[in-house]
Amino acid sequence: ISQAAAAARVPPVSETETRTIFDKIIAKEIPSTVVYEDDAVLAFRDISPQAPVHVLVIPKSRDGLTELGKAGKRHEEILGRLLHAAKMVAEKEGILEGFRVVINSGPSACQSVYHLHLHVLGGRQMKWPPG
Ligand code: D5M
Repeated sequence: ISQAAAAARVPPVSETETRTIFDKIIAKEIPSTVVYEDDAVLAFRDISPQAPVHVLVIPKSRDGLTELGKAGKRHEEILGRLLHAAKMVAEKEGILEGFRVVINSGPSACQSVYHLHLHVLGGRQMKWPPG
């Protein structure tokens, strides 16, 4: 392949530096159990489930969305698609009767992976307030 083509395959430095475990899941470099997928969104089972159903919904392209607190106007569409995907997951998992969607944004919310993700939780009675 040409040099230009080879260069085009290398992601920008900033993206490489901030690569998270979810980028590896998107690239299928590490395994995950996919529950729902479309062109923009991937949903897979959480490795440490906090409920009988615990699925993470992520944008395939992070595009600066490390956390919800960093969202801008340009992210409006993907944010809507993520919420809709959460509903699709709930439907597929048979928990439409009652489920919870959680986004941890930032250190005080105990966010651990800095690639925006929605937690879809269900299959048991949820409590309020959350911890
Ligand atoms: O949630 C980050 C979530 O990501 C946490 O619930 C564990 C989950 N996680 C971490 N690594 C994996 C892999 N490899 N597969 C599936 N799930 C994973 P936060 O909101 O950032 O605290």
